[in-house]
Amino acid sequence: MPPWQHSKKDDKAAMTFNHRPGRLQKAPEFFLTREAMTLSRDDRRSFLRKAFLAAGGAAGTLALSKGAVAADGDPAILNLPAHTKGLGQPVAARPYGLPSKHEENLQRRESPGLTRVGAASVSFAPLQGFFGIITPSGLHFERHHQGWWDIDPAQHRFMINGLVKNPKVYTMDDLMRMPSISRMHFIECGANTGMEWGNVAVPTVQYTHGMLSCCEFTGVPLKWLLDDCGADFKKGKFVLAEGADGSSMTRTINMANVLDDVMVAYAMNGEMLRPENGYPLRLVVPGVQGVSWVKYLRRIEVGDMPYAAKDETIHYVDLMPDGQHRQYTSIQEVKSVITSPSGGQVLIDKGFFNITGIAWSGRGKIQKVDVSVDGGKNWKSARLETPILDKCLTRFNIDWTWNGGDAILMSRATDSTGHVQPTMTALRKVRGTKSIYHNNSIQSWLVSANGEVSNVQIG
Ligand SMILES: Nc1nc2c(c(=O)[nH]1)N[C@H]1C(S)=C(S)[C@@H](COP(=O)(O)O)O[C@H]1N2
Ligand SMILES: [Mo]
Repeated sequence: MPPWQHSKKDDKAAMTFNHRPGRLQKAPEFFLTREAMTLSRDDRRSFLRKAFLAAGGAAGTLALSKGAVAADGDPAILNLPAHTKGLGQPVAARPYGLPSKHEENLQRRESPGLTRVGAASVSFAPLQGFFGIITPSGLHFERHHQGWWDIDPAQHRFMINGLVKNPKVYTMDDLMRMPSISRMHFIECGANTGMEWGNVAVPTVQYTHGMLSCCEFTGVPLKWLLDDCGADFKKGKFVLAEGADGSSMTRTINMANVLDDVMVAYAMNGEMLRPENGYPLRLVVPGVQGVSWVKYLRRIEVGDMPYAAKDETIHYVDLMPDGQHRQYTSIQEVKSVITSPSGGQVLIDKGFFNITGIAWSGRGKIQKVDVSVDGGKNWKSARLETPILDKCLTRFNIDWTWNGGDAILMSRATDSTGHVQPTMTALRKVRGTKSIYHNNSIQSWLVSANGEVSNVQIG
């Protein structure tokens, strides 16, 4: 029996709706333009309602559910559509495939007003529309400090120097002829959820958590390349990674990470990296904040001290409550978020909903995700879907019957090292409210009696 028919006899909400799972209206930014984002709350609501109706959303859904029970039959079944009667498109009509035109609202998006120019900005991945754990390459979030480039791989060079016996320059061809490994890992910008330190700032999961993606990467372990150059692993405790774009992106990486799992990657999700994500070469530093995953990678230097580069002294430091800055906090700690139901969505029916989300930890595997629907009073363990991998997203699901009243949905992840995702209050006690980076606190979504889901902070 499917889970939505499991509801207890006395669960009126579930019974009312004939054991069909509840319907859900998609989040408003699917219809939002820059203009709409600047409207007042009430104006925005009526704008959204109009946009939603114009897109056939509500009307379409209602027609479908009524049609399904109408006595004279469902026209969607009875009237044969063109695709049943005609000839479809030929093979390779689109030599590189594209998503369905019906899915065109699922896009990475900029947060209007967050940055002044698009070349030094971020686009957020639409987490609310993803399934499983892999981010489609075209929807991977982007963060560029100085714009992106589509670099000619034949002209790209990768150099290793510093504390090595034989400094070397590799071409892409050299690297791609070596033995390779493939690994699935998440990448999260250290600033993900950074707008929420002081108060609720953005409405949807795309903006609260969308500087996060997870892909399969293929490349060469950096350790093999350092061996190839005769690196001095006694004195060499750090490496400096340098990108070829104008941002002078340089980051210090601990040798311990290099010996563990750092990769020099040229492929993502089975094809060459996308230009936005560092084509033709990027560093993959599993578990570590996105900024260290240097794109357009052109150089690794082996050194005996941290380099204190500009992006490690002025940026990517954590302002603590005592006014001091904490430096080199690179690990992305255990974190999770419910992606549906989530902010901006509207629950249309009472009854069964599948609560789904993702969890991850820069320290290892996800061990458990607990979900609360009453603002953290009671918790139940969610089902973790396989595979459950190191420093990789893990998908969770849990059944829920919405009784039509207020509910606060939260998820709390625990990783394989025993670290537990903190509440916002607990994290603020240690970190204060003035940070940008490394906010891994528990996210709360309020489901109001009218079905609207909104971003709230409750302890
Ligand atoms: N060369 C270079 N590497 C870079 C950056 C950059 O601007 N230039 N941005 C960094 C930051 S801050 C992040 S979060 C990640 C983003 O990777 P993505 O654009 O593939 O999502 O790349 C990092 N590597
Ligand atoms: Mo970042």
